[in-house]
Amino acid sequence: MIRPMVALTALVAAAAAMPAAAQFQKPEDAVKYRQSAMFLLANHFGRVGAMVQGRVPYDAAAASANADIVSTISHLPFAGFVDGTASTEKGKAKASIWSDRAKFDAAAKKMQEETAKLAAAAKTNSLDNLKAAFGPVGQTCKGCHDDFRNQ
Ligand code: ASC
Repeated sequence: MIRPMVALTALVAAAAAMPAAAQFQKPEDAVKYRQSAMFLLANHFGRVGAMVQGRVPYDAAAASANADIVSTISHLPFAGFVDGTASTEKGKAKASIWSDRAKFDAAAKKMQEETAKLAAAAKTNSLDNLKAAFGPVGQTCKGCHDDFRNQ
């Protein structure tokens, strides 16, 4: 399992480094891209959450595999926040993402740091460590949604 994950991480890093303009044919594709990345992020974070909250039995290998995916995918959504894709619709990206970009970027970085800590905690095979690292990730999700997603 180690080799494919290293290869996937390298691939994702390369994809994330590509210029957004080259990556998306049209603005709607960028929106679909970031929503798809966040859908996967929520799904895999949710699988870890189910163990943390005792809804499914703790399985250290599954927790680690999912936390690794969360950490890897945490780098993807941000290339999709291209100019001209703000909205005033509930649940959609607010204009403040672009007018307060430094704060948005810092929030993204914080989320990526916390997901890396979650992946590291999962590798200790300790449910207590996993639990301790889970909350801070959720806080970074929520913080960014509170600030940058239309309520
Ligand atoms: C999730 C999810 C979020 C965050 C947030 C944490 O699983 O989809 O947006 O966690 O609810 O507070």
